[in-house]
Amino acid sequence: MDLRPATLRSAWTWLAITLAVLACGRPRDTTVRFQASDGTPRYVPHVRAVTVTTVPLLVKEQQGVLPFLKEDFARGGVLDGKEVYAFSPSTITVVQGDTIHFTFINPEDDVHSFVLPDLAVSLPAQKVTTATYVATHAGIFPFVCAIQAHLPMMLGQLVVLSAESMRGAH
Ligand SMILES: [Cu+2]
Repeated sequence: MDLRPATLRSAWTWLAITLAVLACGRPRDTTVRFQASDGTPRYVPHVRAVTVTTVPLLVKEQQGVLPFLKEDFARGGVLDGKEVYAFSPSTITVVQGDTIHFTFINPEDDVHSFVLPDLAVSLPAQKVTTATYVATHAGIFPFVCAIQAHLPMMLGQLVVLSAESMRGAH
């Protein structure tokens, strides 16, 4: 080990600078992250777990239970070429900056999908699928199943509240 005075002096100088930076930096950092300039606490983004299940409402398999569906699904009927499914829940509310951990459950023997403007997830039949999404922009964003036979009925909306509107809230 080198114990010459010059080496010891530079080691002490380095230590003093490091301690000074740590002492000054930490409190300022905390203030910026959790408080606005007027003292109102800023919203701290959450990680939210959301389970979405695809649910059959009026589908061909039900024709034996609901006889009117035979006419509805027939050529020229009100559901010609269509089946009615829903996302449950169909409205999801989060805050700008939140991370959503999606779990999609598709119990049917039909394929579905979950499509936002910037996310597309295929939902295979009788499978559980997961996806992660960061809600970077505030607004109301529609999501749909892109299977033509399920449009336009199979849809919902992701409501992303602005972080500014959630100041001081949880
Ligand atoms: Cu679908």
